[in-house]
Amino acid sequence: MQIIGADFVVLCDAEFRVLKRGGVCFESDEIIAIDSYTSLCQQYPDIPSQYYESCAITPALANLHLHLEFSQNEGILHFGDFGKWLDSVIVNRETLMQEKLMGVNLKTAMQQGITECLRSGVGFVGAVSSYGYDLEVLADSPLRVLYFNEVIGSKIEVLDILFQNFLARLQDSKSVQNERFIPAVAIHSPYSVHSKLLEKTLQVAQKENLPLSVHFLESQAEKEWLETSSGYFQKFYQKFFGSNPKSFYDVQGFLEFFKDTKNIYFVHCLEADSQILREITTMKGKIITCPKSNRLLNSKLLNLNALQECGIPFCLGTDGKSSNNSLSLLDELKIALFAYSDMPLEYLARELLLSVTRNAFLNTDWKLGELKVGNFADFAVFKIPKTEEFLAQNLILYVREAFALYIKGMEVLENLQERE
Ligand code: MCF
Ligand code: FE
Repeated sequence: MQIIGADFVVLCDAEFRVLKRGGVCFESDEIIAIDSYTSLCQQYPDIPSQYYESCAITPALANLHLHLEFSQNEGILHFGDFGKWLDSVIVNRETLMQEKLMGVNLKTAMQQGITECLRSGVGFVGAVSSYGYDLEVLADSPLRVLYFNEVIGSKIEVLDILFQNFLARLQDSKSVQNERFIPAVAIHSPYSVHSKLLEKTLQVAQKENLPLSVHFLESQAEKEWLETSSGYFQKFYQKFFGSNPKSFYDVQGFLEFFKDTKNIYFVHCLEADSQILREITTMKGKIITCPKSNRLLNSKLLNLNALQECGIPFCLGTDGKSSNNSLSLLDELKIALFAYSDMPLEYLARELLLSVTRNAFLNTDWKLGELKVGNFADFAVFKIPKTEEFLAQNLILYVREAFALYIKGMEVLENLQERE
């Protein structure tokens, strides 16, 4: 059992309550009590305690969407236009997945990506895996991982091979499954996954109750393709596959497939109108936004006011280095705070903090995202300025990295420094 305390304990509950000079008492991996630091120390006088001066304790942060395997990209992929970016992924994919690129090892680049996550106070990641190359580094890391095995493919002749390959990767990820590592499924997107492949994959996901993630309505090109089977994707299919298919789905038809899926994450949704947003909420789906990625590929931000009007909470992710220059969730929060310039500052800062804590675990069985008795002992500690009035914005504006990070009751940043 131990107690940690700080000037501010940010519960990340629905009311965004903050305890001044608060403390959290935990036993192995579970929170036992939350109170003022002094009362906890009086109540449990014989257990180790640590007070973090000029700090805030929050739940460990959650980065719900990244692609670790793309960690070697620096200046190789084309930013500024979604179509040109996707073309550049197809052309450079193999180069980026080389074991060694310009003297750097893929494994090392992925480990650095994990370190960036941890240093930014992240204890939980939703990692989309296209090849399984990231399985070992993620399983060996201190992170909690929701490991999304990606399914992608539109060519009918190879669907079976692709499906078998997915099943094999899923099996590999199950072999390292434990309380911290959860196998899951990613459907790449409606423009890249054949309906037959989708059907077969969903059968597996639903039977085994696996969480699902899908890139959805990210670009205008995707919307145009789903609505009219024309535009960029028509040329894309001609250029790369020598084929002339129609879209496998319209927007509604695609959503229909997910009606019975319990735990689903829709990533991007830049082109979703309020009707679609509402349907996603009815399905208890989550919407993940990646503002830096969206700036780089689509020059657009998710309309948070539209989400708010529909009463939809949002989650935040970094996406991969494939469409970002960093995997630091603190960087992402900062950019978002500046980018949504029409929202009141402290209000936005609180919403953003909730997007990487509480919102990430709403309607799930994972006892994470909020500091409360019975939840996991996963905390991030940040050194922050003393003024309480602007706590949320100060945390986002001035913090470059976490001061400490606890996952399952263990401090992991100290160990990280020892390992380096
Ligand atoms: O989220 C971004 C942009 N949208 C779609 N895909 C990806 C993103 N970052 C990486 N990707 C991957 C995706 O998982 O790029 C490939 C897929 O493997 C694109 S399709 C050849
Ligand atoms: Fe992505």
